[in-house]
Amino acid sequence: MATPLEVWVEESAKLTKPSQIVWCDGSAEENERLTKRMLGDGTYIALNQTTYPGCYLHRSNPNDVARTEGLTFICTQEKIDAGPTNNWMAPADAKEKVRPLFDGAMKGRTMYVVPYIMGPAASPYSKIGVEITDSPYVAASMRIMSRMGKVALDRLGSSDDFVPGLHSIGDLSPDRRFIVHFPEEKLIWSVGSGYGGNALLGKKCFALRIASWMAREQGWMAEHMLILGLEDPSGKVTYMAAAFPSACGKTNLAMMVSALESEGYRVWTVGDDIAWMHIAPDGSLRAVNPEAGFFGVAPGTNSRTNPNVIKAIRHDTIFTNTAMTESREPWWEGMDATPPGGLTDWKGDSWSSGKSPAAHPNSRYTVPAWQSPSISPHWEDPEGLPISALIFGGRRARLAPLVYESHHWQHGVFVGATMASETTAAATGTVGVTRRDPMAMLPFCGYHMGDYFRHWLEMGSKLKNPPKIFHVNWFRRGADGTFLWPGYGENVRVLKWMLHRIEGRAGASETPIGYVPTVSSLTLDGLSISRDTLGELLAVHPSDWAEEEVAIAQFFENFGDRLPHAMRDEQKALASRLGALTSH
Ligand code: GTP
Ligand code: SPV
Ligand code: MN
Repeated sequence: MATPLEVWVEESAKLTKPSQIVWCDGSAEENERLTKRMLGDGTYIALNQTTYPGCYLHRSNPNDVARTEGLTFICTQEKIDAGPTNNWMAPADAKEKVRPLFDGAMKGRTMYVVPYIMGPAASPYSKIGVEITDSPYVAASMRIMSRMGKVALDRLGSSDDFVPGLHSIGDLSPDRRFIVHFPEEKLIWSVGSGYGGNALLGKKCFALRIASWMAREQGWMAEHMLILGLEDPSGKVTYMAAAFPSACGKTNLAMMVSALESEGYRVWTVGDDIAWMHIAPDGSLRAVNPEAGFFGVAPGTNSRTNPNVIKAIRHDTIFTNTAMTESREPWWEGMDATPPGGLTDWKGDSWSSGKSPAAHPNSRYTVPAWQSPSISPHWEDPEGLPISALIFGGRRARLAPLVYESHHWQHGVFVGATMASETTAAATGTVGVTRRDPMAMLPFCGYHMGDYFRHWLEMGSKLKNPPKIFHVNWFRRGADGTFLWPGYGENVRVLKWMLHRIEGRAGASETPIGYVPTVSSLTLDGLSISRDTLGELLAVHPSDWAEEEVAIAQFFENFGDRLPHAMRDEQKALASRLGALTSH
């Protein structure tokens, strides 16, 4: 008898009419075949195989360079279940609209069946997905980003317990591009894009949108969070998870080379984008990284900002939409101070300075996680790692201090629910506009965000020692517009303060928004930063926060009666703390 997977593959083939079907096994030989094929048809451009062995450049269609949030839908029976922050279509309408775009879409193309595991192969928390795609680039990327091939098929057996994702690049026309999710039946359809989160369906579509729905049903959490371990001088490692919106510093924080390494503080990478977190029998919160690779932002990466990435991407890495030097090495803005001569830009044209950037601002590298020198020896622990701190953050040119600590779990949930950040090139649309992005999940929560806040509150009440919740802002700017904080490896100073707060041995001043470090509680040795700058970085201006509180109250209106009372209570408590201050 045919297995549920075989049945679905056959149905999909009937619809999309490929010329052949290839079941991916994830082997090195298969990867060689895919590579050869892509070099032959121009999907891959060979980089310098002496200095970058096994590395290739892929140029996506210039109209297809980032996630398209406006074309991304959550299709629930009831509109209200998708909530006010998601685009919605009724499941039947969505299928009627999108099915014709799949009809014959793979004519003359190969259909790849890509089975994969999200999570360590041996973890009870891992889940299986199968992506059907007509893009060899997607198949090759999924091999890096997940445990792909035989390992997944072996685990699946003849079970129907997998999330199917049907993907075709279609004709790449934005008019015929849809990324639709059916959380009630755990199904994903994506057509018309070959890029990143739109096309690698294990990542944002499954591991966040569908998984967040499963997580609420099953009592766990699927979050847009990095996971890192901070080692202290005694060798003890404390794990933290952090949610920053797209292109706001997750990969860089997770992979940093600590500025306090000589003091004995170093950072181990567990994950850089997604965390699946469960309550362990002992009441602790345990996180696994469902992914197996990093799909990281290239621009800004150099041997000072992120030496671990620079080492990791010297072999067996796919580069997407970066520029290329005369010697066929990848290049991007922020790699060297001055661009070398003879650059080819991300579209394949010869580049001259003054024009637009040589690398696309959302150009990326796709690299196996184990290639990073910072990878934690525990990154594949099946039971996950115990989380002691959750961190929210974003790009706020003004307002938010470098770091503050919430009063307790419920207040921390409020801090996450109301976070905001300036938009980036990771999604199409205007860059630099401040928008609310609760828990960095605005584009990724597969259900009503009011219910999502409630789920967070409930998880807190089930945890024995809920992690402390912090908020950080590496992006505060001075009057001259420049960043006040050096960021990157220096961010370990903030992590160290958090660790000492967890251990009850760092000082803080209480402000209306939470606890902010005293200057003396921060380790600043070896950092040249003026007292004034530090003052600005840590400042909490009550009048600015009073404006923010009004904006938060308005934002909460969107969620109607699905907003938990606790969130209103926290907003009012903030108002009264601010009022007590400003009326003095
Ligand atoms: P996604 O992969 O889109 O989810 O992004 P991400 O959150 O992992 O962001 P990433 O670490 O790739 O950083 C995005 C951009 O922010 C890059 O250009 C970085 O160089 C820059 N960046 C990261 N950390 C810092 C920091 O501490 N300070 C400053 N000024 N820039 C940073
Ligand atoms: C993000 O935008 O948060 C990313 C890149 O990590 S993508 O995979 O395209 O979603
Ligand atoms: Mn991301």
